[in-house]
Amino acid sequence: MVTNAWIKLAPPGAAVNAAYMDFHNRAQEEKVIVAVTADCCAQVMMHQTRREGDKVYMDHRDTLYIPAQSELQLTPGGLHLMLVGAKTPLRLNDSVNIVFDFSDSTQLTLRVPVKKAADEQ
Ligand SMILES: [Cu+2]
Repeated sequence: MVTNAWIKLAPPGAAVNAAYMDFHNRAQEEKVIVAVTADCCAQVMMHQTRREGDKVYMDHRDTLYIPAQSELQLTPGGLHLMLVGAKTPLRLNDSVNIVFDFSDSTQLTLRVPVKKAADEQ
């Protein structure tokens, strides 16, 4: 189950968009996301933002773990999805289908809106 899914509207001319959401895992087993794709974009990457002094880095992740009976939050400044190579620039109120592949071969498709901020309706 996923809540609070949104894609941050990028400044004009920006080539990438970031997506955030909360995963809730009610199962007894951990869930592992092994691949992510989106219909808007050539590629989706899993990133972890890391700050070192005044520098900000994004570390690539091959997988995302959602612990059993727990949750995983993708938030600005933390874990996020990076949507790269948009076929057309994403605009406010666009919706993107994001597909998650899990290690148990299940798949989840989410329709995610483009917003300026997380709390915008
Ligand atoms: Cu990133």
